[in-house]
Amino acid sequence: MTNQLNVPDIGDFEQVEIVEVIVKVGEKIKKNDPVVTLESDKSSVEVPSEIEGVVSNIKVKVGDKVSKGDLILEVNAEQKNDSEELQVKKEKIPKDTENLIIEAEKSIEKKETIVDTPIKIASEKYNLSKNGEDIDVTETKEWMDSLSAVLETDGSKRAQFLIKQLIEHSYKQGSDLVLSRNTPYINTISPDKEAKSPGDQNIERKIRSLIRWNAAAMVVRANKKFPELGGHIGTFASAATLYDVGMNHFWRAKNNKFGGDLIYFQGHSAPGMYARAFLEGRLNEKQLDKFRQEVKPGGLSSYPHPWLMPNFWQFPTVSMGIGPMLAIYQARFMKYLINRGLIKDQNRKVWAFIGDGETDEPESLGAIGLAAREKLDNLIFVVNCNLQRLDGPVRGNGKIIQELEGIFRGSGWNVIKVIWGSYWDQLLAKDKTGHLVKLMNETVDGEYQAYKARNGLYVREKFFGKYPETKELVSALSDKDIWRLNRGGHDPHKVYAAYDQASKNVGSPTVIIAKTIKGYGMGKTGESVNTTHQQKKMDTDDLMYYRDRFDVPLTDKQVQEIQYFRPDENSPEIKYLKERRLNLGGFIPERTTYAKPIKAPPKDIFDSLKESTGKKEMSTTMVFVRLLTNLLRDKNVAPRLVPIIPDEARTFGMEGFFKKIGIYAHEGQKYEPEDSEQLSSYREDKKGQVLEEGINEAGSMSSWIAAGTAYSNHDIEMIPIYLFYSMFGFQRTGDFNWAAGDSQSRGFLIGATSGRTTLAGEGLQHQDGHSHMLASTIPNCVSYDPTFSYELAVIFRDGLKRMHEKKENIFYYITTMNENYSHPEMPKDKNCEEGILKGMYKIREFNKFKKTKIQLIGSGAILREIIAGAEVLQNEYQIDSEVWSVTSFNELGRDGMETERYNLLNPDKKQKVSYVDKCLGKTEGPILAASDYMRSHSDRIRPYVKKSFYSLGTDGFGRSDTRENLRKFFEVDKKHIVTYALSILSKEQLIASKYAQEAIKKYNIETEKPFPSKL
Ligand SMILES: Cc1ncc(C[n+]2csc(CCOP(=O)(O)OP(=O)(O)O)c2C)c(N)n1
Ligand SMILES: [Mg+2]
Repeated sequence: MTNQLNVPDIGDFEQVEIVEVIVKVGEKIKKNDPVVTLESDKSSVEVPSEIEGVVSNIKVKVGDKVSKGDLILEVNAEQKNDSEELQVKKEKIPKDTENLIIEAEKSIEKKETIVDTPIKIASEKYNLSKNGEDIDVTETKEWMDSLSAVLETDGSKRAQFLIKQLIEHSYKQGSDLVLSRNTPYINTISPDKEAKSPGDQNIERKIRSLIRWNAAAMVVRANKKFPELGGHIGTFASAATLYDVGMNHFWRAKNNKFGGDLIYFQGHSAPGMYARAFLEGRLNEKQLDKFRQEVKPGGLSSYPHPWLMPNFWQFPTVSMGIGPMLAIYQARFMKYLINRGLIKDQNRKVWAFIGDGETDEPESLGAIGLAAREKLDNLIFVVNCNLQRLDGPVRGNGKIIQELEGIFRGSGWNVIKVIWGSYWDQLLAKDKTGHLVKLMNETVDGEYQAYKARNGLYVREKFFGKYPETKELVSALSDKDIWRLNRGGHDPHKVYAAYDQASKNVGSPTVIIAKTIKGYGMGKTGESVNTTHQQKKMDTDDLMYYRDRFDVPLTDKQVQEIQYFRPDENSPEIKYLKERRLNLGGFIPERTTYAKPIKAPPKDIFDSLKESTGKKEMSTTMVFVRLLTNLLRDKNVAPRLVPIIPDEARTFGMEGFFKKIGIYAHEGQKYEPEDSEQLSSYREDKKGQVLEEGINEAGSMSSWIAAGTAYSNHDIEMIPIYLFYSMFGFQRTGDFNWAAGDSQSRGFLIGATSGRTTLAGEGLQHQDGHSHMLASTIPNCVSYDPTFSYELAVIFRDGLKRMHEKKENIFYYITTMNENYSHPEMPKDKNCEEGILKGMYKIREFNKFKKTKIQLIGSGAILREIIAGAEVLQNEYQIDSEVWSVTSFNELGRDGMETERYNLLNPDKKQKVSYVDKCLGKTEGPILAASDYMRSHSDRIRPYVKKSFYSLGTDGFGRSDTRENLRKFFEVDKKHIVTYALSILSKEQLIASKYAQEAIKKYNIETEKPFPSKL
């Protein structure tokens, strides 16, 4: 039987060109195998087969234009055994469906439904209820008693159900919704529900004390030696228990059986991690003494920086806000890898430690909605609420814990508040009148901070003294007892219980909001005072106090010398500490990678991109999409590609990927998309490959980093490719890009629709003339601005090879444009490929007149203007030229800089020649450079060419207009290039000045126009 395959619904397009016929006559094809590639003027998409069998006839060829319904090919279908098919169908139909339904219906009890009969709400009787006062205690008690009865007999779920019903009922009847963002200012987990730690509390306290001591000693010693080094003691002092409980009981390290939990440590708490590693025997005293002294190898970095300590730190966090966001996307990416079947589900967790002040950063909270939406129960935030940031209180007049609770609860997180330590349990149990909780609710953070900067008597008077009931509650306690009433974040029991519950929570992310004291234990100069954060020195008295407070076994003399303390290797403390970590699989933090490289695809996969496109015009963005389509056919590479798009797939012509490889959606697709019949249908899938991030560049960048570091965090090499409007790349997400470099992310950033004059109509905010300059600031970012498809193919393939096969810790920034033009065949010159990669190669030579010559060099969009200008110079002015395609001013600049440095430092040795000098040094005539970027971009190479050098660029704000007008405005069009060239040649006294004057007239060049950056 012969079946026909027609062109499916391709959306709004008619007469679309066939650019590739993928199958041959005689080939066996299966459903969904791609058969041809169609390309409109914006996007290219493969047509998958809807039929199976052997291709008998192909009705189309490359270059044909087709529309919906046109015949593509015919297939001889393999005959299926009819009875087999029938059997399959039969099996699908349950035998006694009818009976089953009848029986099921019978078994359903007739339920009584509650009907909301409208009622008339009474007008407010007293305004007393507005102040939260009780106007009818008896009535309140009746309601409370009813609820108590439900709690006692049916449990909390039923009670919650009833409360929800009541709220909804009240709302439907016209009353306002009860505002319930917050729970009272007490711990979420009641004492009877606390999981008990199996640890030896005594020994854990001792270990913790030693870590505290060594962390502080490390900072104080460094600053005694070199006061300029700085450092922080107060942050870790407040968080020591939060970290220790995790280290002793929860965080499982990576080893050959388990992928490891991933912990984002708060940047300023780094000294605590070094101090623990010291006790663990992973760092020695000499290394601790190198805290913040990293110029010589072996120093310890100020904060977590994988670039500086690549075997230790995993995640850069110190730029506040990026840690929390990166952690969310890390957890999401972990689920992505699991759902796509690329890693096993081992119930691994991502923990992120965040300062309460850090939550001011929009990035800290900006993505928490995503975490809840994606049900990231592998994610746990711990917000260390020491109530202070750098200058003073975080929310002096309010309560940061309550504020955060409301925000996280509202977003759908599981919230665990750890406010009060165990010493409070009894007091709270005795608080029958509720006055203690009322007091806790009323007191603001400024007061809470002040209490801990004073003493027990002050707390008795100012806090408990507020109500007779609370004063009475502590009447039997001494001031010392009152002072001992601890905060939840310093109580290992409470912290353990919270971590235990968080680890077991299913279906939502968890935030643990822990109350602590900044500078805990630092005494008068550093505890809970506004200046704690900057404290990097402690005088001898403070150190003595610190030692006594935590029972560190050091003599006075040892304290004066600020000695470190590490107990004997066989001491119970060291044994315990090591055993705990052994049980949890190894040490944390530790950065390793066992990922296998990905073999770069064979060259022929890109060969079609090295051919001329003939008359066909296309943009480099389209070329890139075609390149990706080809890559998806490579077995090694395809599953590892992670296309990341912030709601711009259609802008870049990538919508074809939706159906082909699917959009990742953890719940699959619960609806039939409106365009389900179309070739580019919006297909969401649990195994989907595309990360469609929505309008969220910071999130996209976070995903890109998670994927780009999967080789270390998940031992699997992934190839993230993030496409964005080039203006919304480095400029928008610069700090994440910097963190990507620090993290040693590998992958591609594609700045699409780039250039200040190439993206014509979008105006000032969209037109990028500086992203390459920003890219150049990141040392391990390799950037290119190619013009032609073969350049892009060569660069991309080399990137794949360098990063993913050879595992170089670099990442690529490549700009692509949306200007359509035809692309020439790759020059046959054997040095062309090397030149493309090094940054420049000669693309054309005009040599007819052999009188006067100029070197014209340009990149990206403006190279074509230069070539056109060279033609005019030749044809109309008899001026020869050599035209160079500069694929990367940045790479040329780096090479020049390095060469110059070597030569200056080695005056006695044979001087090296920079690549740019190799290319241009022996050429004839001055140099004119131009790009669609600011002049200083091409000026990067100016110091390394020993000839007269002039540059044109797009300095100034962008604006909307036609491409032609924009290039004229910024003076980078063909006419300006010709005019400037003539003027340069006259300035160099190679031709008479009249030619330039003539050109100025002929082309109506506005010589009096202000410099474009002033307009
Ligand atoms: C983006 C950014 N802005 C500013 C800083 C400077 N800075 C370092 S720590 C800090 C205060 C931190 O307070 P908090 O988050 O409450 O942490 P704590 O030390 O109290 O635990 C500030 C402003 C920074 N590291 N990153
Ligand atoms: Mg803080």
